[in-house]
Amino acid sequence: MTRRQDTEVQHALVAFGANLPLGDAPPEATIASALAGLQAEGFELGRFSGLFRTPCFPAGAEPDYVNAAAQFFLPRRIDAAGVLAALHRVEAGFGRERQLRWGMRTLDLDLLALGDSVLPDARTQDRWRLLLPEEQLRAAPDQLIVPHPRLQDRAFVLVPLAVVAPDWVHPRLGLTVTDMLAALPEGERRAVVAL
Ligand code: A4P
Ligand code: MG
Repeated sequence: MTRRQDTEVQHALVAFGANLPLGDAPPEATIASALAGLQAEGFELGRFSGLFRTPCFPAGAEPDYVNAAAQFFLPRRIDAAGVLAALHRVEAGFGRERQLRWGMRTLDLDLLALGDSVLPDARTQDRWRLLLPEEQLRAAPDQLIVPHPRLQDRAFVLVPLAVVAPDWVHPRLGLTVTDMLAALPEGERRAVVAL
């Protein structure tokens, strides 16, 4: 997927999610504006997945979400903390307030991956990735974890990601996005519908 061989450039994979309108703007419009907001932050767009309607997780925490993914090219001088800070600036510009974890939101931007970086280190990424479901709800990381610790579990992340980066290899699992998606139950994959 590398469009450039330039060693000064790295690629970032970003997930977009929204399930609440922002004023008159439906989630679809918020995600389109967030994409433009990241480009204004200097993120050079490689590929955008388009929009998908997805059932909310956990089930019952309505309304449904709109999700998407994008691949960006970034100068290497921007480190992972700098990327996350830019995501948070754009989230804040779209009315995101952090109240309830996994709660409803006008906009959620997650850094799925930054090239093949593992942050802060392999042991910590493994620990967050392998957290039991009941622990996941209780514990939120207070540091940046890359790859995003839940990406391999979620059809609402992997279906859009498979559009933009099917061959990206998870640096701890050794699996491509296509592999990780194929490992999910078919019903979960089919529930993610292109808009
Ligand atoms: N953090 C650590 N690593 C990362 C990373 N790689 N990217 C920190 C982004 N943030 C990262 O995140 C919680 C803490 O994790 C922050 O301090 C951040 O610095 P948050 O965005 O404040 O909270 P959150 O979004 O509620 O948590 P998280 O873990 O991002 O939740 P998820 O996994 O994104 O779940 N259902 C559907 N259908 N579609 C969705 O998009 N999203 C969620 C949120 C729940 N259900 C959903 C969807
Ligand atoms: Mg988030």
